Amino acid sequence: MELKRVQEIASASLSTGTIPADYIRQENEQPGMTTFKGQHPEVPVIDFANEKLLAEMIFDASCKWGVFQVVNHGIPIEVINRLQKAGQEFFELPKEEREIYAKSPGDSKSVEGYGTKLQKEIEGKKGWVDHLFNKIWPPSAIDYRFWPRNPPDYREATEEYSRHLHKVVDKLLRSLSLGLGLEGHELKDAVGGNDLVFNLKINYYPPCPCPDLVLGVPSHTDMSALTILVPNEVQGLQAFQDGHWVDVNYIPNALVVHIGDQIEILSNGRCKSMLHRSTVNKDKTRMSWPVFVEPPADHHVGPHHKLINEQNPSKYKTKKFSDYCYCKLNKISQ
Ligand SMILES: O=C(O)CCC(=O)C(=O)O
Ligand SMILES: [Fe+2]
Repeated sequence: MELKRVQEIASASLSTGTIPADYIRQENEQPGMTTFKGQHPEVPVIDFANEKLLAEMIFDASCKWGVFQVVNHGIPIEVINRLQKAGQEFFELPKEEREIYAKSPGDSKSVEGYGTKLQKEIEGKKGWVDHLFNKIWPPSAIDYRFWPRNPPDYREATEEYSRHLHKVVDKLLRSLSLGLGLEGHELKDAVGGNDLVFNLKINYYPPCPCPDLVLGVPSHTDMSALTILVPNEVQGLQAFQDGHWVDVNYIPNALVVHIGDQIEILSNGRCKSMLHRSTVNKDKTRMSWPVFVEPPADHHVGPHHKLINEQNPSKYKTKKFSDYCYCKLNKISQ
C-alpha cells in the first residue's frame, strides 16, 4: 500500500474542504476549544547581547517556563534564511523525489529520513505534519544517505547553520551550569561533552481546512537535553503554562529554546521540560526547524551528583539515554 503523506492529504482536502476523521482531535485537545484567549504572561525573550544578566535570565526562564526565545543570538540572518530556503525547496519537490529519502520502514531504531508518524497516538489520532530528520553533528554520526541532494545547497546550508549553532548551545549550557551552582563546563560534561549529538528535524505543516480541529505535533516534552528551534513566520507553537495553552508569539529572527527532559533530570527538577504542541494554519504552510541536542545513545543521564544530597534526594533514575527514549516512545514508565 502506498504511504500517504500529510502533504498529499492536504492537497486533496483543499478541493473537498474536509479532512479524514483520524486527524480530528477530541474536544479536549482541539486548539479551537483549548487555546487560552485571555491575558497571559509572554514566554520570556532573552537578549544574548545582555552579557551581564545573561546566565541569570536563562536560568530563571528555564526554571519558570522551560521555554524562551533568544534574540541577538549571533547567528547571521542569511545563515538562517539559507537553512529555511533549502528545507522549503525539499518539501516542494515532487513526491517521488522526496520519497528517495524516506525512512527505512524496517528500521525502528533510526529516526533519520523523510517521514510521517506512522504510529497512531493513544486516541488513534494523527498529527497534521510530515518531517525530515537528519543527524548533523558529530561528523561520525552523519549519514548523508538521508540528506537531500536536491536542492543542491541543502548540505552546505545545513552545515553552515550547524557550525553557528554550537556557539549558542555552549552559551546556553554554560549559563545553566552556572545557574545551578556548578562550574561553567560541568553541565555540558555531564550531558555528553563534545560527543553531544545534534539532530535536525524539519516539520512541514501543510495548510488545513479545519485548523481548529487538528494538531500538528501533539502535546509533548522533548527527550533532548535542549532543543533550539527556528520557525517560519506562520504562528503555531504553543506552550502549556499555568494550566493554559498559550501561543509562543513569532518573533522574526529569534530562536526558540526548549529545555528538554535530560536537563530537567540533570538539574534534579529545577529546570523544567515544558509541555508544548503545534497548531496549523488554514491558508499557509507552517514549517519549523528544531535541532534536538542530545546525549550520545549509550551515555548515562541522571541528576548531577553535586546537586543531590540528604536534603535534595534524587528525583529521577539514572539511565542510558537510549533506554530513556525507548521507554518514552513506548509509553513505559521511566
Ligand atoms: O513546530 C513547532 O513549533 C514545534 C515542533 C516540536 O515541538 C517538535 O517537533 O518536537
Ligand atoms: Fe517538541
